[in-house]
Amino acid sequence: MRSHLMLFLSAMLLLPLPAGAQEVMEEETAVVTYAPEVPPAITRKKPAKVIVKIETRELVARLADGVEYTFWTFGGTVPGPFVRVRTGDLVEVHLSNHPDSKMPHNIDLHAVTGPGGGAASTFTAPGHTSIFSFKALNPGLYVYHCATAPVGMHVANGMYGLILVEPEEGLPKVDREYYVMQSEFYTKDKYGTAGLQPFDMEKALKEQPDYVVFNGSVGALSGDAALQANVGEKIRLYVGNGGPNLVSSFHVIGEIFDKVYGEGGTAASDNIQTTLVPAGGSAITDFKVDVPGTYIIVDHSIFRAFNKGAVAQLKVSGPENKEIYSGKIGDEVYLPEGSTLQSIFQESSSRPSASSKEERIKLGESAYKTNCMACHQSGGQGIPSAFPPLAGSDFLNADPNRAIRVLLHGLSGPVKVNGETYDSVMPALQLADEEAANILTYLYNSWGNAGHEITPEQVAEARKAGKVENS
Ligand code: HEC
Ligand SMILES: [Cu+2]
Repeated sequence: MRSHLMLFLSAMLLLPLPAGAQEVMEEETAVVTYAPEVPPAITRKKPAKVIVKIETRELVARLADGVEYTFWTFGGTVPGPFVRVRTGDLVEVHLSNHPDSKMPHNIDLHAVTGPGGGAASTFTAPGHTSIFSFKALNPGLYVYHCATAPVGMHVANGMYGLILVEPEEGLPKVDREYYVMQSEFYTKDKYGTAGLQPFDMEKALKEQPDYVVFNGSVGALSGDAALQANVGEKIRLYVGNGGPNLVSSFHVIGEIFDKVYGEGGTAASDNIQTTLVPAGGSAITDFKVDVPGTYIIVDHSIFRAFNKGAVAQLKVSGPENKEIYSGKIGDEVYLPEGSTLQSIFQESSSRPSASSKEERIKLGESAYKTNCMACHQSGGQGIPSAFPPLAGSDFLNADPNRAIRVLLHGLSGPVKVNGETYDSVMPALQLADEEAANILTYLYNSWGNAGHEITPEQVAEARKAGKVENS
């Protein structure tokens, strides 16, 4: 304000400007936001002194349903607040460590030119505040993180966030901007185990996380918390990767990035499907959404997505555009020349047939290994949240005819097994009657299951009933 007034008065009175007047900067406090929100674009045309206040806090919060973790945070959230400044700004960082913290913390901002990115000046004991300033020389999207020893542990516990240094002319205008940050968690027990989970140093050293998530927890951007947009809008995702170890293959299923500012720099590439986001790095992805639907955001190192939590959702509403995406327009029987469905069964029926229950169990065991084990596992224990157990399965034991139909026709939609709901797809498997009978007899006579024997005749009869409909 003061410098404006001076300029105005000087001009009015035609007085010479006082020496050094151009260097007086306006001062403001940065608007910071919490993921997935991004502060508004900067409209200032001149550099300013920007005060950024961040508090470090240690707290217990949700990592996944039923799973809690003691997070170390910037601002009480994972990731920490999004900071937005302009190239040329003088940024004054005030780092306060909450009095209830057990650890000292500091901050290394990759946007800083200077020792430790600020870490050397911000080592802060509980109940203290450190202050330092830096000049934002280079535009780009930067990660910040705690760099207090043991550094890996401070980062693994959740201490990272993003700071955007806008170019002087700003970034091209878009309709919506979101803040998405990937990271991993290393817990003592495996994925999904309920309770307060301590950090596991061994797993962190081996780089084998149990959780890979967007915005600090499994499902942080799903369901009611999904990102939202309307057909025709331009979306910009500010993507960060806190690590501490993994590199992300960032991808939005069903979209192509029109532009990616790779590694968070200022040069953009066009038409990108998947962009690498290094640990301690970032990317800015711009894309227009043309057709409605739920777009799934993943780390395309795909087991991380479907088994460790690295999925988020972008829900786009608005009118269909059948020219760009038709939806399913056909479902026809496919019978290639020289092959009929029957031939599969002819081939199968030439396989040995069982003459006793014992033999059926034995043949069933080897057929289980080829047809089922990849998903349901060798001991029938399944995989939590992905494949339901067959060992001691109440669903399996309750109704043999229904189980036959599941094997022959597959299963999809929500199904409850031993109190856990699974909502996935089991494909229809091409099994002959004899084979299905053997597998089921093996299942029923293993792992504490009900002990039935299933015959090929029973399979043939149940086959007629078709697919099991789930509610
Ligand atoms: C590609 C992975 C996959 C394969 C292979 C597979 N299943 Fe499944 N199975 C699933 C999924 C996923 C479900 C849950 C489907 C749902 O959510 O509706 C399921 C459900 C079931 C169920 C009902 C739920 C339960 O746990 O009792 C049975 C029984 C079953 N499968 C048996 C088998 C048998 C036997 C085989 C081999 C012949 C087999 N499955 C092969 C993925 C698979
Ligand atoms: Cu720390």
